[in-house]
Amino acid sequence: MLKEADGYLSGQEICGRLNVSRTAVWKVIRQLEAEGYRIEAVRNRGYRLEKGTDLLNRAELESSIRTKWAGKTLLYFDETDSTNTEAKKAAEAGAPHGTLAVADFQSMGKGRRGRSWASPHGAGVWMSLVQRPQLHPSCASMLTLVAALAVSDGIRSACGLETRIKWPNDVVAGGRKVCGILTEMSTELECINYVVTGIGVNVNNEAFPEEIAQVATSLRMETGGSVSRSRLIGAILEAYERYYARFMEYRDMTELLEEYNGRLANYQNEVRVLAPGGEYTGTALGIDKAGELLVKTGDGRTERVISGEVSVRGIYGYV
Ligand code: BT5
Repeated sequence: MLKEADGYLSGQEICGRLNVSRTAVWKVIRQLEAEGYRIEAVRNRGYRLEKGTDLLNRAELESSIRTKWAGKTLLYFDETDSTNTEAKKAAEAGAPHGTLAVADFQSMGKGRRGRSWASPHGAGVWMSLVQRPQLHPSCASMLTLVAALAVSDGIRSACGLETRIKWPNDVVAGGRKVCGILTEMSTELECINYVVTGIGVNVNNEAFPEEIAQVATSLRMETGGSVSRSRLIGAILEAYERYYARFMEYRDMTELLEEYNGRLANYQNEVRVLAPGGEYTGTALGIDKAGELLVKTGDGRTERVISGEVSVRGIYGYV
């Protein structure tokens, strides 16, 4: 009620609408304050919720998630080691398709190949989605691309910022990384047991540790404003459901090619491909329907870059 109210809401009004006593209202207000909400109480006028505090908790998430399946089962942690680990544990225990693990803080956030992901308290969206798609295991890595599109859309609808996708797993703004995606899976012979798509978006960070200060940015640093993490989560999940349905039509990127390439960083520009066997440069022609990046080299050949061990960069700097 306080959120929906325009200005002050009198204690009497709250009592009347909820049919509870003044003391009951006062107790709940105290409890909300203990959870971190800032509520102003003024004699003869009532209560008013101060805007601008971006709190993440189960209630905020439940009121922001308006999807059919993504995030319908919700695991929320004030603190955990990694939401990917939580999501995998839940999936092993039978959690349904669409189960979402969200944390306010990760003590051991993971990047790819043993790298770490900085996940400070209160600053970002650290979440992992359990999926049980009927897909061949070789197709699962494309879900990273689907997630990147959804994050890019979600950011646009939550704060208006335009982002680009750095193939395969980064979303970038102002030449820096605002989101990283880590997809992990468990398979059985020819089928997928479950896939966990982990998404980290820097939202409220005002600065980064020295090691990543040159490559990382946040929504706040890019827009100068504050963004509600629960709203952003809701927007990303809604977009994810839409893209996922289109992806599952052909079980590949056919339907999403145009949108993906339209947002690809370095599209039609020169890139450097850092592969284990050596480094080469070429022009990024976009992805194909299998999600591989096509790079045209100087001698006219077109290389198909498969995500995994390679890193693709622009000629200047990180993006
Ligand atoms: C990634 O790895 O970009 C995947 C990150 C996935 C994080 C999410 S958060 C929710 C879920 N739970 C987890 O435990 N993980 C997922 P990679 O491409 O390997 O990039 C990692 C590199 O990015 C690091 O080596 C740093 O250089 C840089 N980095 C670390 N923290 C960062 C941050 N907060 N923002 C931007 N860059 C960061």
